[in-house]
Amino acid sequence: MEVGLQRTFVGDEIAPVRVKEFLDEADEFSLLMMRYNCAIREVRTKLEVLNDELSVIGQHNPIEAIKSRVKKSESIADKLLRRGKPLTVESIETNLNDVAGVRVICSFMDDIYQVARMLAVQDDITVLEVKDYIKHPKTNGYRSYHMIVEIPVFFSDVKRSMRVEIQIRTIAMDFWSTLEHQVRYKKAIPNTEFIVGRLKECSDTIAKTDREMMEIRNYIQGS
Ligand code: 0O2
Repeated sequence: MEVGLQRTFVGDEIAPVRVKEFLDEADEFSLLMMRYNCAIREVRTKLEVLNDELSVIGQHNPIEAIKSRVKKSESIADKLLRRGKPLTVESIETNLNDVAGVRVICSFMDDIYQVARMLAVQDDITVLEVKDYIKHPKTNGYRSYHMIVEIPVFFSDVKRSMRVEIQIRTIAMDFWSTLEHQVRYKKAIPNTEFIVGRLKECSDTIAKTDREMMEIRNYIQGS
């Protein structure tokens, strides 16, 4: 059934069968969002464990910060509609990879690949897709390393494989994409072309700075 605002009226009464379907679908939606939240928690724990271990064995902490979110229902609906997919709970799980999102912010560019490798080798994680927007930046200048992973989550009576999108990027890339996101999603911005051009220049500067910071760190560490 389409989640939605179609209500069937019989005289002044809402037809009970439609109400029941609607409420069932709403319950299913809440359950699914709870499951995505649990999957996020599993991924966050894995990242925190890796970071703690690396700091104890004497390396620097590769992870500066971890942010996470479950996609808002409005954004879920927008994305499904944009892709011509049905607005159903089943369709969310089938068609969207980024309902559960974890963003990992690293200091240095090589930390990104180290974190990605350390996650990918864990035997309960299945990597479904990788998009390396650092080696292949988008034309607007977007840089980030994306992984779609599947992770098992154990509930009271069932084990579910949940998909999570993990975005890994440097502090500078994160700073850039947060500002650029506002340009993409804000409806009317005057001088958009000019802003887009300046953002692209900033992205190139950031990429150069990220590379130089890594070289300076290597120089300091004598490697
Ligand atoms: P929001 O609001 O951040 O959630 P897929 O998910 O693989 O089926 P998609 O969505 O094309 O297909 O994948 P892609 O390109 O990996 O983008 C997923 C997410 O990456 C986006 O989610 C953004 O969070 C981020 N992203 C991708 N391109 C850009 C960009 O050019 N600028 C910024 N700032 N972020 C970007 P959403 O749903 O688009 O947005």
